Amino acid sequence: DVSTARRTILRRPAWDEIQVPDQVLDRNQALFGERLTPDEAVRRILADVRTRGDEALRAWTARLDGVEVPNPVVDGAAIQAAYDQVEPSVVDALRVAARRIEAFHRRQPALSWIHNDHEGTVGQLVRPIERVGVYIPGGTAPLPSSLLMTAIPARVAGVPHVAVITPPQRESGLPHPATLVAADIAGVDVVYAAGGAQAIGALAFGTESVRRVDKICGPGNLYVTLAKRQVFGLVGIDGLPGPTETVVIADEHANPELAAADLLAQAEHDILACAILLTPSRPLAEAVQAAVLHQMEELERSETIQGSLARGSGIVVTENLDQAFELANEYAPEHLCLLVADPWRHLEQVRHAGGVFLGEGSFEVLGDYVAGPSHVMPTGGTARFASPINVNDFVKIVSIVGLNAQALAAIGPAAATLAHAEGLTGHAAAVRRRLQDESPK
Ligand code: HSO
Ligand code: ZN
Repeated sequence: DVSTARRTILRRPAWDEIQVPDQVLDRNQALFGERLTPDEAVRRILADVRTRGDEALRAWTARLDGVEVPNPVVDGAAIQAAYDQVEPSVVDALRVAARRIEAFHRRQPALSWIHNDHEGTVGQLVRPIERVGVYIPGGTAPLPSSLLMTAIPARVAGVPHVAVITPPQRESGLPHPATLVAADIAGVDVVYAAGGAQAIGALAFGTESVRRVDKICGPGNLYVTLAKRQVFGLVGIDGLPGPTETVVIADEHANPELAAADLLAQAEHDILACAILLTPSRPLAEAVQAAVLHQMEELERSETIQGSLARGSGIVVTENLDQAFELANEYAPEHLCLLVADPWRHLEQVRHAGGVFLGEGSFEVLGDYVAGPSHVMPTGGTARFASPINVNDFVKIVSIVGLNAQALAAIGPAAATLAHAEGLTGHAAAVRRRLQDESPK
C-alpha cells in the first residue's frame, strides 16, 4: 500500500546513506594498504593521474582492469578492424539509431538572440563547448547505444572535439568492437582505451597522450561517478547518472504481460535498477506480479533481475490514478511509462521525470535505442532539477552588451548609485568619468 511504499521502495537512500560493504573495504586494503572507502580510493587514483599522467593511467589500468595498455589512444586501423567483428545487422541498427538521435537533436533549439533599441544592443551568443569527453562503460555489458546517445547530441551542438574513453577488454587491450563501431558512426574525434576513476582523471587533468577536456559526460559505475563528482568545477559534468529507474503507471485496461515485460526489461540492467508499477487496480497489480514471475524464468539475466526486485522495485496499489501521478512526481523517476487508456490526457499531470512514454506502443525500450531523445536521463530523483542529455549540455551562452551614449545617460546614474551603496568607489568613478565626458564643456 501507499504509506509503506513511501517508506520502502519509493524512498531512495541518499549517496551518503549507502553503507560501504566489507568486501569493498577489504579489496581496498589489498590495493591501497588501507581500508579506504570508494570515495577515498577515487581521490588517491585521481591524485596519482594528476601527478604522474600516462604512467599512472597505465599502472591503474593494469591493476584494476588486469590489462597492459601501452598507449591509450586507439588507432584508426583498430576502429576499422572492429567492423569485421560486429554483425552487419548490428552496424545497420546502430546507423538507424544514429540517424534518429541526430534528427531529434537537430530540432532542439539552442539559439543566439539580439535585441536592439535606442540604447544599443543586448543579447546572447551560443557557443559550443570546445572539448567534450564521453565516458562509456565496458565490462560485461558494453553499451554502444549510450555512446550514440551522448556523442551525437555533442556533435549536433557543434562541439569541435569529442573524445570517447572506454575500458579496454582483457584479451585484446582494446575497447569492445561494438563500442568502436558506434564511435565511428557518431563521428567522434578520438577513442581512448581506459576506464574507471583513472579514465576520468585523464580527461579532467590531461596526460601525455590524453588531451584534457572541458566537460565530461556519460554514465558509469560508482567509481566513475564519484570521480566525476570530485573533478567537477575543474571541468563541467553532465550530472551523476546512476542505476536506471522506471515507473509504470497503469490502469485496469493495461495489458499485464506488456507491463511486466517493460518492468523486467529495465530490472535486468542492474541489481540496483528500480522498476516500479503504480496502479489503482488490484486485479491488474496481481496480474502483473504473476506475469513478472513467470516471464522472469525465460530471461538470461534473471539473477540481476532478482536483485533488483529484492530492493528498489515493487508494485504499489494506489487509491486512484491521481495518486499514482502524485507519487510518480514525488519520486521523479528517470522514465515514466503511461499504460493508461488515454495517456495524452494525463501529460499535464507529469511534472518530474526524465522522459515520459505515452501508451503501449511507445515503450521505454524504443526510447533506449531508437526513438531519438538521449537515454541518458536524470536518475535518483534529480529529474526534479535536471534534464536528459541534450544539445544544451554542450553549449554555453556568452552574454552580449553593446550599449551607446543614450544608455549611459539613462542608466549610468543607477550604476553609480549601486556602486556607492556597495562601497565600491572605483566602480562609481568608472561611471562618473564617462558621465563627465558626455557633459557639455
Ligand atoms: N535504460 C537505460 C539505457 C539503456 N538500455 C541502454 C539499454 N541500453 C538507461 O536509460
Ligand atoms: Zn534500458
